[in-house]
Amino acid sequence: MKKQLNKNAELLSISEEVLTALEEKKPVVALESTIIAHGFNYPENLECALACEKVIRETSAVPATIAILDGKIKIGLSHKEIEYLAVNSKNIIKCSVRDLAVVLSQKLDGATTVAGTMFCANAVGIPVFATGGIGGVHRNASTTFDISADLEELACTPVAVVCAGAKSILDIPLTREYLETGGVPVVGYNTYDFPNFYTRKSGTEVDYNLPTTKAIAQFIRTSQQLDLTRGMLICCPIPKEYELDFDYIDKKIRDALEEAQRQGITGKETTPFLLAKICEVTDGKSVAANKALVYNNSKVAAEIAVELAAI
Ligand code: PSU
Ligand code: MN
Repeated sequence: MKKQLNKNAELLSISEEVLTALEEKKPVVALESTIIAHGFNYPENLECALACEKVIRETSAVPATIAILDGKIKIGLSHKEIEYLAVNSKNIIKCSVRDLAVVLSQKLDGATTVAGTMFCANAVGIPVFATGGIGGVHRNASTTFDISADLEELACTPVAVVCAGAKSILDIPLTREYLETGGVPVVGYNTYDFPNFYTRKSGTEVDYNLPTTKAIAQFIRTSQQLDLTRGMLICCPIPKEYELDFDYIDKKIRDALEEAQRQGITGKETTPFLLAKICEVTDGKSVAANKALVYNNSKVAAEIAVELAAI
C-alpha cells in the first residue's frame, strides 16, 4: 500500500488525521462525495456528510471523505471542503473512475462516486468504505446499456463497500447477476435478503449472511490474505423504523423513471435526476430514509473497521 501511495504522491493529499491513522494502522472508513454534491440538496447534504463523520468518530474510527480538489485526490476533507462541495454542487463534476484523470489534470472540482471512491481508497490502503446505495444495472439496460461503472470497479478493486443494497430505480436481479459475474461476494449483515435501499427486502437474496461485524472483518481479512482483487459488498438493511412502504415507494420510482424517459435523461445525469425526482414526489420522505440508512451504514462500517484493525 505504501508503494501505491508514493507512486501517486503528487496527486494525493491526505489529511493529517487520516495519514496518522493509516500509519498507526488505526481503523479508517472512506466516504464518497457524490452523495454530497449530487445525492442530496443543500443543506441536507452538508448535514448528512458531517453526521456520517460524527457517527464514525463515535464508533472509534477515523472518517476519510474523498473528493477531487485543487488537482489532487483529497483523502479526509476538512469541514470547509465538505461545505464547499455541498454549497457549490452545480460546479462539481460527478467523478467515476473514467473522469478522474481529466478532472485531476485540468484541476477541476470533482465529487467521487462509489467507483471513484473505491479507486482512491484502495490507492491509499483504506479497505472499508461506507455509502448509501451502489449504482447498478438500470431497469431498461437491455436497450440503454446503462450499467453503473460501480459494478466494474467492485469487480477489480479490493475494498469492502458497506451499503443498503441498490435502490429499486435499478433492476435488482440483473444487478445481482452482474455482481456474480464480476466475482463480487455479496454479504448480508445479519440478513438473508438483498436490501432495497428504502425497504429492507428486494425479493432477492444475498450470497451469505454473516451475523456479526467481527465475522465480516474476518471475511475481509481472509480476502486480503488470498490477494483477491475483488471488492466485497456488505449489505445492511435500512433500520426498521425508517423503512418506507414497498408499494408506495415503488410507485414513486416508476413515476420518476417515466419522467426521466419523457425528458430524455441519459448517462451520468440519470441517477441524480431520479434521486431528486423521488425526493420531490415523496415530500422528502425518501430523504429522511436515505439519511437514516447512510448513518446506519457508517456505523456498521466503522465497527467493521475497528474489528479489522484488531485482527
Ligand atoms: N445511490 C444513492 N445516492 C447516490 C448514488 C447512488 O442512493 O448519490 C451515487 C453514488 O455515488 C453512485 C452513483 O456511485 O450515484 C452511481 O451513479 P451511476 O448510476 O451514474 O453510475
Ligand atoms: Mn449510468
